[in-house]
Amino acid sequence: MSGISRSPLREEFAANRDIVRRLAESGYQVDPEALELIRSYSGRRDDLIKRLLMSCDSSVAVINASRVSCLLQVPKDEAVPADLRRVSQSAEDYPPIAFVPGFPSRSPDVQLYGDITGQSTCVGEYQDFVRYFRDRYSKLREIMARRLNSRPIESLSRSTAGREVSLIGMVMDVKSTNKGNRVLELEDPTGMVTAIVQKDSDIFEQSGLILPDEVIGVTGFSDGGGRIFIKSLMWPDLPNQCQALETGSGCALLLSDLHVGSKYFLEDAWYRLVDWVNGGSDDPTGLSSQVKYLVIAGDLVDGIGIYPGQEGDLAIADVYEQYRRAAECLNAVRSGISIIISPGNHDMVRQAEPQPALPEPIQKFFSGERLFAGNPAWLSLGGVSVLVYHGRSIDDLVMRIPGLSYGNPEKAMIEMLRRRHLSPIYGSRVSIAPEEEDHYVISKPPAILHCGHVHTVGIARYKGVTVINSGTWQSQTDFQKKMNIQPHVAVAPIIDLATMKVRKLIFA
Ligand code: D5M
Ligand code: FE
Ligand code: ZN
Repeated sequence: MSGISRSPLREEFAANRDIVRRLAESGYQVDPEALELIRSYSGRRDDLIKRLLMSCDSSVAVINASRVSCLLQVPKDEAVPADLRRVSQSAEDYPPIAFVPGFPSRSPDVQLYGDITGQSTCVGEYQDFVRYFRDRYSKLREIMARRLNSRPIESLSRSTAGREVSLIGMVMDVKSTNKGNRVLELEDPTGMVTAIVQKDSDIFEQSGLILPDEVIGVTGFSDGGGRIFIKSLMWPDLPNQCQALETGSGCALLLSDLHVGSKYFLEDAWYRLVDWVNGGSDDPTGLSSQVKYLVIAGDLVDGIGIYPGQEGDLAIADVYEQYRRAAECLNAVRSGISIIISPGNHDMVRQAEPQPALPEPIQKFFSGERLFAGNPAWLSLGGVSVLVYHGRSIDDLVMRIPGLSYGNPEKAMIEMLRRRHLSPIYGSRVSIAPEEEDHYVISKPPAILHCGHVHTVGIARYKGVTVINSGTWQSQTDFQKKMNIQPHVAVAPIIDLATMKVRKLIFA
């Protein structure tokens, strides 16, 4: 008789569960490799876990293998090793998305820190979506965990009844009840909970800003039965003073939505801008000679087949010809200006975002210092970080958030910063490919956020970030007339990178 013997597999399972539970109680997840290291540790596991917890600060969401192995190598009483500290600050490390060293940029002054070009991995399978949302959650959680002492949803139990608890969850659903209360379904990797904002509560109006799929923090009373009554809400937001102390030199023209090839492309106005920047016209501002960069945030051409009936709006029906003409428009700009081109929904790249840079056969039309980036793209212009995003999500934000309108696109862009996400609502107008990482999380605040798409100009400063929407070089189309969209045409926002002062140059 062998008596009762425990299978090694079951012991392993029980040990894993114990480790996961202990770390979860302190608010940390653990990745499988780290779990394996902890379980196979030959010393006292309890001590290791204690030291591990001491090495984590609130910025850590997931304990990874490098954190564990560092502890296995250092004497027990040594403080957190310096390189580990960097690991624990990963959300603030630059760049936030795939690093693309040595991307072909002819100007050493312009750097592309990250975009999707050549990095796309997703095939759209179920697991891709799971991974994408997990990444979105963990990046945004990491941003908030410093300010909110939250617990995993699975730790809510009967014993929490009547107690105040804080959670960080992704909004799976938000709706109003017949009684007028607002009900959220919040999810984290450990479970789901129903969170209620009562209609007479102080935060009811604020809760009207909650978007599906975004990640928020909530504090409230648990009823011990899987529901919590919210008394305060938190968005990831920017730190109060995140003014990047980055300064550069020279000026950047921030443009978008030329729509070359459209009957409505304002070619004359465009060449007035070119003439100005080339020093060929009066310049009371004295800025033309200081322009070092020209950034285009998408919709360089009108494209073909982008919307029903577009043929009637085209002056050039061949998309290659449209790009040839666009290249002429840009090749006319004097030398000494680096031109950065990022695509939009009218450009010849995949419609699903993030979008890669324009294809090489198109790139060949352009001469001089050019950088073809994806959408979105993290750039550095002589040391000033710029997040360029075409801005299709503004359509979704304007539709969903009370108080937003196409006339003030900068307000929608500020909502992106508050949510630390370029496109918080999933699956509406913007189709986001479920890449390995969520490229839309604003892990590190840029000095400048530059968008286009809505064809209106908006400029604002929010907690140190300069927010600019760059309008259009296309006059009002029939479609826009029907939709009552009033474009702001031929206005070129220009920013002085030494002072961050923005001006609008008008070429209409
Ligand atoms: O978008 C230019 C502007 O027109 C922008 O404000 C969105 C709006 N737009 C474009 N297509 C549509 C549809 N189908 N419905 C509503 N509003 C729309 P652009 O992408 O530059 O053409
Ligand atoms: Fe456009
Ligand atoms: Zn667009």
